[in-house]
Amino acid sequence: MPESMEGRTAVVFGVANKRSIAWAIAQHLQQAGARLVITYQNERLEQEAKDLIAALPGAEAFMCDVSFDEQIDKLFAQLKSHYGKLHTLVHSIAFAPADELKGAFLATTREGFRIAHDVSVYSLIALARAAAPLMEDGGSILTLTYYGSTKVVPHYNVMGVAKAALEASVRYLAHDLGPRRIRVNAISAGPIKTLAARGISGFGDMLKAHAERAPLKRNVDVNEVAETAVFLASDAGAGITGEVIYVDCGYNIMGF
Ligand code: NAD
Ligand code: 0WE
Repeated sequence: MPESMEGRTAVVFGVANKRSIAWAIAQHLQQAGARLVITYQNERLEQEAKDLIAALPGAEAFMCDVSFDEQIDKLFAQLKSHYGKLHTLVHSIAFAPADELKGAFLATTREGFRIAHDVSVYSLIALARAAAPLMEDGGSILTLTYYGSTKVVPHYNVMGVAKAALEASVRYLAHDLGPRRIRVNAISAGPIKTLAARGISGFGDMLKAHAERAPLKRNVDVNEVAETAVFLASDAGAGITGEVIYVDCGYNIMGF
């Protein structure tokens, strides 16, 4: 379906570098014919984002830290004036303070809990509300989640609780936005070596165990996640909303 996103505009949040899941999704959406808008978190990531989008003809980059309402409002005012309409929004953002992803979940701090939920969950609600008025022809909103929402993955801790809230938010948003023909779905990706995974101690061992136990006997490739994103964004996914789709080589189906 090379032309499945022809004539559509997509905005992608969460590009930090070339390994980002958001970057793979942006490239695949563009290859499918979409016009792309990339956002990056702050000045520190500005140059990287601008270097990357040079590889996406016609794409533009805007800064947006999703923990500030004013930055979200400003971004969507710019999107409205530059593009008018929007068809796809990809939310590929998560953050918890580093200390929360080590040691016991029992040690979760009030501030760590707040930040994890603000950046990783509330931002989807805020972005969906801001994007909906621009999705006049209907649309598709996607977010990225992880199996630690449902089962205990040691050290994923408060992020697991945040991902559970994110998946529930997908269902509530799907209910609210369905009458406007806006679909909301999550992709639950298997572990992938990105910036967000680097520095997580034992991540290498985790990748190895995952590949051994998954029915497909390997780890997922970021391009497979991106292909599923294009499917959900395109008319091929027109009947799917409020869903969590696992792209994890089957790991999640195993009991033993
Ligand atoms: P990544 O580090 O490349 O992406 C995370 C992004 O979040 C970065 O671009 C960062 O700038 C952005 N971000 C953090 N705080 C922000 C803020 N306040 N405002 C705006 N942007 C902010 O790592 P990734 O692995 O590509 O992660 C993307 C998504 O995929 C996350 O939701 C993550 O939970 C999810 N995920 C990752 C894996 C994995 O193993 N890598 C597996 C399943 C799901
Ligand atoms: O969602 C994630 C990671 C998200 C993440 C990563 C970081 C690292 C840097 C959120 N916040 C931060 N904060 C930082 O300071 N994943 C699905 C990848 C991941 O992270 C883990 C995992 C897996 C898998 C942490 C512990 C155990 C497993």
